[in-house]
Amino acid sequence: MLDRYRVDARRVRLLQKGVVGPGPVIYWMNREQRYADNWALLHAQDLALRDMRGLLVVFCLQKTFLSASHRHFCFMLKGLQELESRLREVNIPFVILHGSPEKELPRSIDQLAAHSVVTDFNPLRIKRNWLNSIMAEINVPLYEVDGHNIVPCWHVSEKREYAAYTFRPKVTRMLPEFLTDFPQVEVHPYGAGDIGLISDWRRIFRQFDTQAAETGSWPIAGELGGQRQLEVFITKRLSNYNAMRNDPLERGQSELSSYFHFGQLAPQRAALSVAAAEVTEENRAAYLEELIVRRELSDNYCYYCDDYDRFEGFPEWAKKSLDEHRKDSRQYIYTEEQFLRGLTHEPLWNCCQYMLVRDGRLHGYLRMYWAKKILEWSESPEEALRIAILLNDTLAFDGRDPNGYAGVAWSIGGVHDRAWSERPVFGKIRFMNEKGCRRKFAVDDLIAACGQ
Ligand code: FO1
Repeated sequence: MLDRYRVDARRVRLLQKGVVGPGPVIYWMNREQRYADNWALLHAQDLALRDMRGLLVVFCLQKTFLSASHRHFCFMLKGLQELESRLREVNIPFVILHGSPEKELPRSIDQLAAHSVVTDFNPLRIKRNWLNSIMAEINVPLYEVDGHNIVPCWHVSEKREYAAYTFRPKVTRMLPEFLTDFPQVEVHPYGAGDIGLISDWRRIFRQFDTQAAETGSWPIAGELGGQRQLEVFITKRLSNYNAMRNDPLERGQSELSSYFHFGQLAPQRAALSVAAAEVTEENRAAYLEELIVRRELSDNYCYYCDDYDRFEGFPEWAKKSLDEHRKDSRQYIYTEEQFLRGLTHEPLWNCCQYMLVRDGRLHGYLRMYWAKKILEWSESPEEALRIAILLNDTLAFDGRDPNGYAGVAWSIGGVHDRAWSERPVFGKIRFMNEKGCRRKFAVDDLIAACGQ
């Protein structure tokens, strides 16, 4: 039985009313792939406890997903395998459905005579489309829970925010209400019935050729890996975060974004731990600005702008300015293949590309320079945007994420930025070049260290 809901009602939206079925509650997991600190899982358990039902977690495994490659599936699947064991300990079965959620989910809901369905919030088009198709097929209540943003995306603002300075006061004002600690998942007292589906992990891993090219510099997948990385960051890097974060030669960044992307670590857990850490206010504030204001602004952008990965999504001033510079002569124009292989004339850019390929990660400062050069060396802003998104999505562990789309759109299309003085090709988009990088860090040392 349940005394009271553990999840703030403002985090939950009833997307579709319906008639509850006699079977278990299904949590359709997509973005928040974790056991601990997961508001969507907690809400699903609240519903199941209230009505004395079993609880089942379902994940729809796709063969292809937004240019993801083996490295991403490997990272994700290892996390899911770990998750399955943790859920089993609390009597919550975990089931992998092979195929698209539009087909697989309604079938399972039907077969299990599900009570209701809960899913986690994801602002990307792919999830909105899945939800629309599923809603047309099912007849049970469907809930959506924002388990990613500390202040729920739809609550913090009702519109697309112009920039960090318009978003910051809104999110900051609401933080004290939402930055609360998480309750624990309870051992679930009711069985989910005979679901008859047990995951054959060996077969699943084999499908994705996940042993292909694993390297030592890749992050260690899973919730425990994420928690460990958070500890490393807090104990070893946070006290120098503000001074070191813009120097790619220092490993000053948190390196948590892959865990956030796959939901193996809750941003809210990171915020709570950093808020409690014994570091100077300057370092704490610098990291929380990135973690909360910038990250949650990316969700705001993708949620309220359907064109988050297209030229049309850029602000008016940027589109006008880029249009005016379409015909500017470009000294270098590279193809997708040349970019992919790091074959430009600029050693620093090639080094960035090499690190992205090798590590699946690129330092935040370099990521901006990397994307801006793609704008400078492509035949049009549309082509630059396409190539930057493709490379980021195919190579970066944290690609295919609102944060990635907003980052590329900031670099190439002035999203969340302002107009700067006009230049060829860039128009009024903020310019960056290798010379600027040299003012910030020892470029030649980085090129030598990258050992290309
Ligand atoms: N979500 C799913 O529900 N099913 C998948 O098969 C799946 C694969 C996948 C591969 C790479 C990747 O980066 C993400 C993937 N996701 C998948 C979704 C992901 O967890 C996020 O929800 C979105 O990318 C939004 O950030």
